[in-house]
Amino acid sequence: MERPQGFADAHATLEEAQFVIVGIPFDRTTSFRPGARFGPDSIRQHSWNFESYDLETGVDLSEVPIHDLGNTPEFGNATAMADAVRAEMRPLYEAGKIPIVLGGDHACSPPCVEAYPDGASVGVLYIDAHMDFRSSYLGDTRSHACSSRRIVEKVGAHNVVVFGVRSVSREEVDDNRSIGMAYVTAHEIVRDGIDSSIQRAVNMLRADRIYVSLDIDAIDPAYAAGTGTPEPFGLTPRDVKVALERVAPRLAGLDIMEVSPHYDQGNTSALAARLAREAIVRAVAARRVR
Ligand SMILES: [Mn+2]
Repeated sequence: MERPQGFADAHATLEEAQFVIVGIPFDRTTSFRPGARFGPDSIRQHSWNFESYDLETGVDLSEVPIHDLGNTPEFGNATAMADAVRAEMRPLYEAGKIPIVLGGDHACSPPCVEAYPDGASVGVLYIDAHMDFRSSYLGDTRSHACSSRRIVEKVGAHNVVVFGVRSVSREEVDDNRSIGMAYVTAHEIVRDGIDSSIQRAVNMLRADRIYVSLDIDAIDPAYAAGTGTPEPFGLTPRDVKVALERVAPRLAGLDIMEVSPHYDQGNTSALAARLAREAIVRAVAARRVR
């Protein structure tokens, strides 16, 4: 039997869905190893590997209304991608749905946040090995090296925390002195522990709802080698699991970016798929107890 193409357990219609999967197979701003355009379908493929029942929460994903919108078309450049992604995402937020976006390089995240309805405030937990705070990179303000900067321009520096960072240029640090975007380094997370670190990060976000942008390279290359710019001294998969659990009651949306499946044997895609499912399960469980 042929394997289904969509994300596992995404059986609902768009109208009835609470969670909506969107793939953005775009990697034209990748600066080192390309291939994140293959991320969405690889993550979908690996999503079928897991049981629908969640041991910890008792949530069964086969009973959760999830819809998979499929992939966006190809785009010539990041500006065209951003325009189309904003147009695709806005109605999802307006209908009260929680998008789960599979990338694609990290340039795909700012339009997902920019699509959030004007006037509704949202905080962004930006989980990444890199600061991504350049105003422009290689002549492109929409490069994946500029994504946290573009997000700050939408939601304000007080509404963004970069979590797990361990790679930054002097220029980015200098720029941020006047802008004041908060960050928690990977080294601080090891020193203080994940529980207090994520609590500190979440407390800094004043908006009720939180959008999580997860660059898979936040996780150590020992666990997530299938990515474009691997960076040592990273988070563990369990750190990110705990982070998603803490944010779940306030989850506005999630993206998982920079999975580049040809650089490993499928581990990174499996991890990304499992984390997407974890976020959904935890968001459902958080609503049940409220
Ligand atoms: Mn990164």
